[in-house]
Amino acid sequence: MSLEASALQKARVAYQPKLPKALRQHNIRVKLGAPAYPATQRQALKKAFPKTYGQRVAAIVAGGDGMHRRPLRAGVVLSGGPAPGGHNVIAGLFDALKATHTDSKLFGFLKGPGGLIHGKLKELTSEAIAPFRNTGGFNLLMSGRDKIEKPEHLAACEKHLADLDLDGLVVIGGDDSNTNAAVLAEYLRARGARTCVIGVPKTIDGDMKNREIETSFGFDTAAKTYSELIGNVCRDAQSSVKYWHFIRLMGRAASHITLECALQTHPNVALISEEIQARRMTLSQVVDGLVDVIVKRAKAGTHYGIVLVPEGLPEFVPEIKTLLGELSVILGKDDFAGMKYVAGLRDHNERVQYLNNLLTDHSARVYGQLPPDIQAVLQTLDKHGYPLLSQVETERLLIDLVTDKIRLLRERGHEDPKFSPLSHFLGYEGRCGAPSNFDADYGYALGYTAAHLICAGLSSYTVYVGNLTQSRDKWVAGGTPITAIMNIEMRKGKPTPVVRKALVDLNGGPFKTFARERDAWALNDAYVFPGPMQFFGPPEICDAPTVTMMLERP
Ligand code: FBP
Repeated sequence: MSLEASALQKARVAYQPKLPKALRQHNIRVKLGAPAYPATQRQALKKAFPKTYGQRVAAIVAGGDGMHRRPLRAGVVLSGGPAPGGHNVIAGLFDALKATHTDSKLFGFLKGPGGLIHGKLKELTSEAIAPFRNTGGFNLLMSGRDKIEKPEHLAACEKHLADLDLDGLVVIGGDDSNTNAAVLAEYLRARGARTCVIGVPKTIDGDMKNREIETSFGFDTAAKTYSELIGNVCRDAQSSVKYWHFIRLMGRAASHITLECALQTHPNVALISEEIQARRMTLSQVVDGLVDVIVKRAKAGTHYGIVLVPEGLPEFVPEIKTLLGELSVILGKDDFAGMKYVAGLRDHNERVQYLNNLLTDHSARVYGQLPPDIQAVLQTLDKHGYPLLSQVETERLLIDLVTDKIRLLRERGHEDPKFSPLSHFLGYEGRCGAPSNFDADYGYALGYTAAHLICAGLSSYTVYVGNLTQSRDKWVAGGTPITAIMNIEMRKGKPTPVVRKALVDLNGGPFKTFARERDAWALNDAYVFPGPMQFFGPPEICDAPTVTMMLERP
């Protein structure tokens, strides 16, 4: 018996991802179609990306000569939060490069875009990649959130890519990282550098999608992992019959994960940030809605329940969104000088006082009402200038506010439901699990396709693999020009071109299905127990995509 790896680990490493027929054939080539343009702000984007704007959509089709005269040299970087399937993107990229020419080489930059800026890398050989096939995590290369934006960063990247004489660089990341890829591609093209830059859609949050890109890899595994655990908590709630579980789920901005988990498990309440924003609800109204369900269930003799809370919620409650926007400008200005100044102040009270003086009256009032631990978290921004929402314990905040409201009801002689709350955060435990078969196959196909886009000399493209709700053999592959999926947004107080984030569409199939069912789920126990993700067995159990995808692309 080996203690170095579990039996499942060994079996997973040996799994051969199912490569779509479109990529399996020997004779394939990249065919260019119609030019692709962004939905809005075309002039501004054309100005920002004169060399890479308006490129043509690329599709992988049968009919090439299958022979490439020279070995290819490529680099790869993992960017942002880990997502299951990342190692398979690298494996697919490596295998396709080698299939193109056995002397092709792949280099991995370490710890994210910072590795590219500082020239920290290692060669990825067959032996180096082998133990990482079908494994979760990004630990083969590690990741980071550095941004390639300053002129000195771009120049350093150009130098390291030229030193390695790379044909292509593959950036595996979400919307910000694909934005990085577009900026670097434009810079390299303007400088006449030979390296092409290709992005790959990654993020457990599921918000890097659009007409062509059906989903990001990682979403499927993360949602299935969380849903298993939520199902277990539902069972416990029904067994112990005494706790209200408030479960916060990762997803920095969009509520796709919460919605998907709700569709998989049928909780009593699932808050969807995009709806709260659209209805311009205050925090107090959100809390009223929760209390209403708790009271109704208590009247029916049920003193337990499950509430799903999306991590990004605070940003979608209009009054808090305004506060966060103001804090971002104050803390992010002059390259985070504001944040450094605040951190240097003597104590928490002094920091709050300082910020209150700079905030508008309304935001100062909202900030002042938050518990001190949340106030403290909001004094820090990440490298992209966002507040660190993954560290805001929104589920606890909601529990506190619900408890206060119930106390008020009791004092006024109205309702007096039993309310014993427990809080959970399902976040990091969903980001590095072994990829589901879907993510293992999808990641591998994305990497494989990236190699072909490099081979065709394309730059500033995000890989797409589509028809994902069909059987693997029907999947199609190609590339979408990154500028076509961009728009202009305010970042650190400046209008900046960025890849558009996809929020939950309130008119889309997944939300409409949820909205139709939720009243029944609130009062009756309609829990579903998805159980642990399965790797081996019938395809309907092992290979199924998310409910979201099935409802979006039936
Ligand atoms: P990416 O968009 O980079 O994939 O990261 C997503 C995410 O997992 C969010 O869900 C979460 O808010 C954030 O990363 C946490 O970031 P960090 O790893 O820096 O704590």
